[in-house]
Amino acid sequence: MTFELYHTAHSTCSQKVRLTLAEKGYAERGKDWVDHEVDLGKFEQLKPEYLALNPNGVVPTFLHDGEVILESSAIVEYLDDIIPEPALSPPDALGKARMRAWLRYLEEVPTVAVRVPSFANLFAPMRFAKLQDEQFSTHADRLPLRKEFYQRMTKDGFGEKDVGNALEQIRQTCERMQQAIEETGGPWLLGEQFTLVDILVTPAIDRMDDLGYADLWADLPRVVEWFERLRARPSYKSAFYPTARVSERYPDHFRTAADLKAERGY
Ligand SMILES: N[C@@H](CCC(=O)N[C@@H](CS)C(=O)NCC(=O)O)C(=O)O
Repeated sequence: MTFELYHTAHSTCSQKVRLTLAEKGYAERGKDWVDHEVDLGKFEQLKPEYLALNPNGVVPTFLHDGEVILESSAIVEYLDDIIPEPALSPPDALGKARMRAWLRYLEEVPTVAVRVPSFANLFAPMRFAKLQDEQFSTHADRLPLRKEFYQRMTKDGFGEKDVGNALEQIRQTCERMQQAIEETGGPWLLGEQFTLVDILVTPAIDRMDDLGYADLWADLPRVVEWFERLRARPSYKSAFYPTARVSERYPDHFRTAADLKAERGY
């Protein structure tokens, strides 16, 4: 069985797959799976040879014995299907339905929201500040999936309204996590079993923590404890290897929530 992963160290969607691989016992990149690092800063995700694998021009892309599988949520469910132990989904239909409802929510809300502060605080000023307006809009036009996202943004990132909406959505996610742990009795989001729900929400919470937005859940003790437990798992260490957090990867360009607030007032 050969696994290959086209991914990026700091990409939240790549982290979802690396966490799942590690939970399934495939912890070591380069040894347990073939490691293809894609440099998003050099726009390698838009090269024709990569687009031939993944026409969406995004990471991750997963290959199992040469079969290409796209979309991080589909990849992690696939891994859970083909490697039964340890199971990362509830065994019963009702549990599975509840898990999938969470997965749709995570894709629609926090996964999308987290891109806004990520681009506002870091990626936009780092990658695009030096481009002419025309070059920036030409770049946006090349993107198979994200034209509209880039069109909403300036070369400096996002404005107050977009950042405010994104923070509200992350706060909503955290409130739902707190409520879920209280209702199920924890310690994980669906109760006693550690599942794909815990895995798929982790990169968004971790990115917000890294960007300095942990105040968003500081008054939600179940979420604070959940995040501590999560970070103590061996899979976290293996998926979030050095440089997987943007503060480590881009220390010279990195701006925290406090920096952004001081600079722009939001
Ligand atoms: N729905 C896709 C989204 C993948 C995605 O957006 N990946 C980001 C990194 S987390 C990316 O490749 N961005 C490329 C870009 O910003 O141009 C998935 O879950 O696999």
